[in-house]
Amino acid sequence: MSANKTEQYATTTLDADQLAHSIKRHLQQSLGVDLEEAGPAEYWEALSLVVREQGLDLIRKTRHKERDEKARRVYYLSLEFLVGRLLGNNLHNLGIYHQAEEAMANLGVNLSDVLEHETDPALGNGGLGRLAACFMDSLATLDLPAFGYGINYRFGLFKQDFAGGKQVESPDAWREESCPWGIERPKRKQLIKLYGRVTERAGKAVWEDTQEILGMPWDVPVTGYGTDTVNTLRLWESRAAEGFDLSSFDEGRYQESRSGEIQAENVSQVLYPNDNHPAGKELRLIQQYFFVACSIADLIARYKRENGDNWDGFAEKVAIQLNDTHPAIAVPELMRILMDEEDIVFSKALSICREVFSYTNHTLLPEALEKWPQNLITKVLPRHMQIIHMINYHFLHTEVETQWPGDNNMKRRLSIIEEPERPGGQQMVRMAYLSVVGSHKVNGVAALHSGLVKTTLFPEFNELWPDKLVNVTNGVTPRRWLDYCNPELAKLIDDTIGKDEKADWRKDLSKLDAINAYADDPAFQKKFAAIKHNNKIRFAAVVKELCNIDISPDAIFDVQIKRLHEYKRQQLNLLHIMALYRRLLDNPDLDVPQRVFIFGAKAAPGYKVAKTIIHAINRVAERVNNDRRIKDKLKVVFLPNYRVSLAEKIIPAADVSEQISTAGFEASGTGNMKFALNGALTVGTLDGANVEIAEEVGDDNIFIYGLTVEEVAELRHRGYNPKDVYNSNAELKAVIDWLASGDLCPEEPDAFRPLVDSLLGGDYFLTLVDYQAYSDAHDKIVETWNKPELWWKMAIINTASMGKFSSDRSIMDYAKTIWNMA
Ligand code: CBF
Repeated sequence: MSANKTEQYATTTLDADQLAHSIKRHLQQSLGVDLEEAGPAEYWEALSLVVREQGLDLIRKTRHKERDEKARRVYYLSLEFLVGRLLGNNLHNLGIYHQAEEAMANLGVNLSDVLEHETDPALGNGGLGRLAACFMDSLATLDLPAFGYGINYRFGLFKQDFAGGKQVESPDAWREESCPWGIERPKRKQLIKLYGRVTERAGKAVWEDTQEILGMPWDVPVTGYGTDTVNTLRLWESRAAEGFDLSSFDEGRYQESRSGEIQAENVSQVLYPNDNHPAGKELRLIQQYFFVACSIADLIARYKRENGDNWDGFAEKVAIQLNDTHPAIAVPELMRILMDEEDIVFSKALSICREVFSYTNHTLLPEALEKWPQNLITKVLPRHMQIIHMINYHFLHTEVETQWPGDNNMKRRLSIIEEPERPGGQQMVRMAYLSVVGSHKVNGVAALHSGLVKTTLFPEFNELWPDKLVNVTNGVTPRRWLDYCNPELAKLIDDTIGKDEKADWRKDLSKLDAINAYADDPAFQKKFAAIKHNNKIRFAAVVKELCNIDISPDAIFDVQIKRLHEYKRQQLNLLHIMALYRRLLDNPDLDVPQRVFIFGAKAAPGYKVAKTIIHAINRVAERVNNDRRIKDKLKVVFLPNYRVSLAEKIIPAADVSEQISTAGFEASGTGNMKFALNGALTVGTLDGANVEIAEEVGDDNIFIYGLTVEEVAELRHRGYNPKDVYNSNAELKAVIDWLASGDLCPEEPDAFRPLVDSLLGGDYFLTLVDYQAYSDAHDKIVETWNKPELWWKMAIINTASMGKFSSDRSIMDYAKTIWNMA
């Protein structure tokens, strides 16, 4: 995408001729393809192999350097790494994008076409997984020794299509075509135990009669920008362990032993498609343990290779970040190894764990806080369940007892094991509590969220350990989310504030602040607006291709892209669009700017209301887009199969960024940061990182509306009947009635009932309460759009004020306050 010729501190020295030579070599010798036969897909693969060579060379050097320095490393354990396409990003980071463009041009190929051939590795659901990917980019860019550990899923997040407006899912075998990035490392494979039972021998616990799975690591090189550091993302693939019961062949039970194999392979087959909602399935627990156990064994082996067997130095060399509670089983796993294999006593093992582990909380949603039935853990991981009991006993009877002597109620409240709510119910293991008790720091992901973690989620823990709960506001990598996805804007910034190694905003995003001085400058505004317009033209072509809808680049592009969840309130956006449409029908000559409302969102396959919202938006879109009476003043686009590569095209083209969650529900958001960075104006609630974005850009440069966290709490306390709002707001009532009428879906008149019922029968996410304020905020947006100098001034200030939201800053915060690495 970028044609920036001034790569001043390229890490590789390959010029265009050398690159072209290597591309040809790989075409012929690695892929066995003649030059004449090669199309963009082959060129993509050949160029990826060239880049991989560079990455591998640097990864080796990085490892040697770290080994020689006996470096302290951070290990980022995450079930999801939503890395997005890698070729373009790696070319940029290695400083050879322009050379590759030239090399391809000399071969008669367009690099942009080639890049489109990469399948997105969809190894994550949404914000949490994408954050992990931004963090990996920043760790390398900041030269911090790090490993990411996760799962090499065969099927990533499902592909989404629409049939009659409804979401249809299909499997995403993302690496089936070809995936040159991962390199198999058989030398580092691990054997993992499951099931079995625990016996005691000579005073020691022995976990035996287990089943075993093999963990095969695949390493993906993670390049940093403007540095030689290349870190490793190590993704585990499950396989049947060698030497499975051979006697079964003799007995003619071949099928049985094969089925053992298939089960082992199942573990890394599928990414669970739930965002903010755990799937309480045995296979999911096994997935979690599988990748955690492989990773802990791997990092211990590395520690021993470099430092010998002395456990006293372990915590000095190892920091392990638990990305949400998904890897929380790492706490009893490390305890097990320390106690059962290394003969370290319980209290010392626990203090080692607490020194190395820290935990990031990403949500307050009660249903998203993982709990596992004790019986299930006992069945799958019997020794771990014993250890969890030991940790819990120690915690309750020493630490809680000292703080609240004799307070059994407090012990019940803080226990890692939750008592059943009903007689005969199950005891559940609270993974969040296990993570808090096993870590030295726990962080929320935005200031507001971290405050709520302290006051509403873990208030007692905060009282017990006042320094443990901290905040690290999320961030995004400016390399992918500005430099790569919006090259024209990147160039304008370079041309305006200069680009040299010391003042490169790509490495220090606070440098963007200098753009503030140009916010009122008509010439700069003109250039800024022209770039947005060009991005909109390009994006309009994408919409035409994917949805066959014509949209005008002169319209306001108003975008909501994120997972479909009621708390994110795509339904609020929908109700407002329906109202706008009715206003236009009432008065087709209404003097309003053209508007295009753009959505991208996947719903968890089992989440009924979310799927209903998708269906409803698509049906409204169909009606609106085909109604000539409104003279193209309103268009609605729902892009299928929203993913990282699509976001890269949408965000630079957006004028308005919809960040409209119910206050207190969105932990942070990171899309909000990407949009503002690319000059879109936010309409949003005071939720998550919106609060900090408003602080940075100033209240005049953002459209904040709606209930605050305190007002939400107060309203809930007072009690609220959505029917009161419905009956008192004629416009709102009309659109809900329309939704309920069956008019939008005559063949299935009750199709939208689940949504209508959720709105009128409780409205837990307070959509109706916030409706009028939201509609008023949109009126202000239109008013501002009609004053272009003001609009572009605000847009420029947004871009200029995003310095805080670089993932480099987030990572430095982690390094300083949590990992003790800076
Ligand atoms: O912290 C990263 C993101 O994580 C979530 O997506 C999550 O999965 N819990 C949150 O919902 C986001 O608010 C947050 O930005």
